[in-house]
Amino acid sequence: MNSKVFPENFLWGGAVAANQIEGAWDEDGKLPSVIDTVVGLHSRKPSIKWNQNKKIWELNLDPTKTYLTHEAIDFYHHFDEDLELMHELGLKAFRTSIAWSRIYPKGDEDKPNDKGLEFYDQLIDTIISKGMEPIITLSHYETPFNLVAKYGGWTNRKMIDFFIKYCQTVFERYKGKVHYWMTFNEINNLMKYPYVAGGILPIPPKNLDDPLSDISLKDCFQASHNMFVANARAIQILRKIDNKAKMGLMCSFSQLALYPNTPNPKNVFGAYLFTRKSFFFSDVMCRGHYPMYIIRYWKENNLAPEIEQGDLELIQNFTCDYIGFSYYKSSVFDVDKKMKVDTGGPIGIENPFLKVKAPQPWNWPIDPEGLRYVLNILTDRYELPLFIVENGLGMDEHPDKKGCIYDKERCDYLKMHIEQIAKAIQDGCNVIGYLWWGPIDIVSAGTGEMKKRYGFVYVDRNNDGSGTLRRIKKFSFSYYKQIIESNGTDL
Ligand code: BGP
Repeated sequence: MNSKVFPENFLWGGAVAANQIEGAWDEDGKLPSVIDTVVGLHSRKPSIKWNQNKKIWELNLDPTKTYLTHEAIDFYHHFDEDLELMHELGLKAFRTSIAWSRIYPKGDEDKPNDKGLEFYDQLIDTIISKGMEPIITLSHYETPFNLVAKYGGWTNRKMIDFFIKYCQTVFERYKGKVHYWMTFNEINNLMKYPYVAGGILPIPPKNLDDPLSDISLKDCFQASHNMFVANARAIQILRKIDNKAKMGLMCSFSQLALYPNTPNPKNVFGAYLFTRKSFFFSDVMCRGHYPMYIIRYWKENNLAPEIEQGDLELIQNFTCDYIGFSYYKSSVFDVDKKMKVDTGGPIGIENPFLKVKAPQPWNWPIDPEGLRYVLNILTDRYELPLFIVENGLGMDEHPDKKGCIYDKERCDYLKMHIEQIAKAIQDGCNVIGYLWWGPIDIVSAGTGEMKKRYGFVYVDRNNDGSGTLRRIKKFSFSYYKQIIESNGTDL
């Protein structure tokens, strides 16, 4: 491949989230976040109960369930050796999140938890000392549980101040060290996962058995509005504290690789309308105003959120510097079939034109050209730098008799996606980096299992929680290293 396609400073890297890797869920003062109360995002029922006297939700863990994120791969105590492996892999960037509830365990206290800050001091310094750029997500499905249990989460405007207090603490602390921030991971998953992505809980609840069924679309629009204001205010204070640092939005944009099943205009326009469910978020955070299509929708369905004076100016004045997004798969829209969504994006009709078989049982279609398509759509719409902060292949893998893991499919997946990124750059897209999701095996966000492995490094931990936590390099380790060393030319 032409050696000049990828810019010299292209950020080749890997991405994880605190809750999926760290473990130590209740150590050193950390209190639970929303994700600690579920076994994966797909699970309908969080392990919580309503306390009628105190009028608050409480944690109610189920002893028959295995909450793998609570220990995860124990990165909290292994980060030095794990980051050494990432260094050996040649990563130029490492994305993780700060677990908000390590810094402000309850979310509404005045003083941060020193132990939590000390952990991230060490972590961020280690990332930098090993030659990697830290890329930090402020909230990766990690709203402190107390804020949700006591205030109802993001439907409550008070959340904006709690979030900004946390942002201010970490922006000041990591000024000059972190150059790339993102506010909310996959904010456009809010409608699908209102509890985990939007930190929403009804207070008081109507339905004790299934409290999430009480969450209305209006709640979701209110939460998203409050998050937009929080995003704008975070950008405002970041510019004051560290004006060299950049703030990105983060969306799941597998949602944009949505193809009409037939030329039937109902399928073509229907697919387009479906993508607006995601464009809604990036339109507001990149263009700085609510698009007409949503204002009309609110009006016709009585769904308009409460907007306070000054909110719209903030949203207008403080837009994101770059677009961070995840891309895993594409899907096909047919007007006669209900679309579903999971952590990887929409699920529609099967696409007969995709030739590479998707790993089972998750069945996420493999469509590298979909990534080029998404990069082009985003460039045409926003003309902003694009950062692929998640892309990867999850498989059920085990070491063979010799202890080796030969993951040729992962190498093929990488090759095909990087070829398409190169084409998109040649198309004129300003792609600033590519982060592989889960460069070391971690807990799956969707299903909460270890079995779905994305890593170049295997971790010996199983779905039932057993395992030695030993790390083993997979075959793909040297392949990604070679890609990075050659700046994307040696595929
Ligand atoms: C995204 C999340 C990640 C991640 C990834 C893969 O939605 O931002 O947290 O885990 O999807 O999903 P899964 O873990 O369900 O395979």
